[in-house]
Amino acid sequence: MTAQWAPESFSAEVHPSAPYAAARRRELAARFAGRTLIIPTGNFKVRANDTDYRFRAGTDFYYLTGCEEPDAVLVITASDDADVVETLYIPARRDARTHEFFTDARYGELWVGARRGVEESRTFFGLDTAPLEQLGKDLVGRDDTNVLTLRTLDPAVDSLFDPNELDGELGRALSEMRLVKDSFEVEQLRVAIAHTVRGFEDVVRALPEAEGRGERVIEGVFNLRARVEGNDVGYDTIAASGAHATTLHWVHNNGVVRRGDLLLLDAGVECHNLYTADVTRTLPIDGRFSPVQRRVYELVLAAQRAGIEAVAPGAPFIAAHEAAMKVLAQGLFEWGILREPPERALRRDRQLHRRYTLHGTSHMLGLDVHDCARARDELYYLGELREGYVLTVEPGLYFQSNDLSVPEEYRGIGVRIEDDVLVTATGCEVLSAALPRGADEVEAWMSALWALGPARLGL
Ligand SMILES: [Mn+2]
Repeated sequence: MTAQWAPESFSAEVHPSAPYAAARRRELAARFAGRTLIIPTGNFKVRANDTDYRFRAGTDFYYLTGCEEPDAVLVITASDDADVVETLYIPARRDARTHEFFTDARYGELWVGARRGVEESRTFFGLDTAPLEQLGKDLVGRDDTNVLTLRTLDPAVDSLFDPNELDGELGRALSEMRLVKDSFEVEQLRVAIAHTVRGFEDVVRALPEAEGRGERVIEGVFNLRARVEGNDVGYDTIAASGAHATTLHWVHNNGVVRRGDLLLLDAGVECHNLYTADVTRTLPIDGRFSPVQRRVYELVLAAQRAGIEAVAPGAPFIAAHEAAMKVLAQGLFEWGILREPPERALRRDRQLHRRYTLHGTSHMLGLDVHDCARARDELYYLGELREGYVLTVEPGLYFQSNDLSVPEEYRGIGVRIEDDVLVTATGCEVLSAALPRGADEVEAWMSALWALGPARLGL
């Protein structure tokens, strides 16, 4: 069985992120001089029986390697004298010269296709490699107190060393390093956003088709673009028509799509290098905002513009949220929905506007849609923005169908507008500016897309 197979060619290709990943590993090593750092990517997750979910690399591991191989482990030994040893432990190939080629449905290449393995990975990732089986042996004798493990990703790796009280520092440092995007990362985010813009255009062109067939058409059309242009969606697509828009994480997407309603579409393509966009538009399904829809839309847009204006290097992270909430609270007060003026309603001990605004305005964006989640508060939520940060600005207003505190005409309307913003040296750049935001611009954009005829998906 394992004989008489033609030799395979060896690719000399190098991963486009290799030089950036090398610089990141050096920075991480410099932060942990004298330590051994163990960073696993994680394992397959079982869906049922012998069927797994599609594997997606662990974010921190991927950030440091560019490698998408399941079970792989990066070990960095940062000696005190600045001498750094880095090894990528990677599963060996199960090609036709091995029995697993035929017998192992999870790793055998007959089943899952060719992989790079130990040799080719060395070139592709620009990193020393070793077979995964060697990991335990190579680490024997290391002093527990000097070994930090990125935990909860891989139980086998977690069991190699007793927990170290400093383990948490490793994940924190990686989240904090990832706050500032390097030029490769910004470029990848631009790619993910460009694909996302096309996905939104696809959805608009497919809206007539979705009417009568439901939100799944919208999800399916967007996700097709995500799979064709990128790796996948970066998170489950929220295709919320009508009152579903007031449910923040509406991912059932099993509702009907009706003329006269709004569609809230919160969706992002994850590009091939795993950076994701995170964009929301709220669109009139028949192409025209009704007067009350437009009133709500324009208040949210004014809040978003105020939020984006507050994004600049040195500005507090929370400034965009505070600016947006001030606009929303003022508008709600003028409409008689908030009974007290913004200065009082927004007080920390009141926060009455939150019944309608529901969530924070910004989060970091990158390899994860909610990126850098383990950064310390003083560097993130309570910190200041710095050049190279990428964050969302996404205020919303949500009037539940059964909310008797709002006039009836508002009930069942949910509007969110979300863009992805890069902090520059002097201010900020809206990376998703190609997608129209003004109510008139949205209507004109939809009608221009419909003039092109039914979606052919441009494939
Ligand atoms: Mn978001």
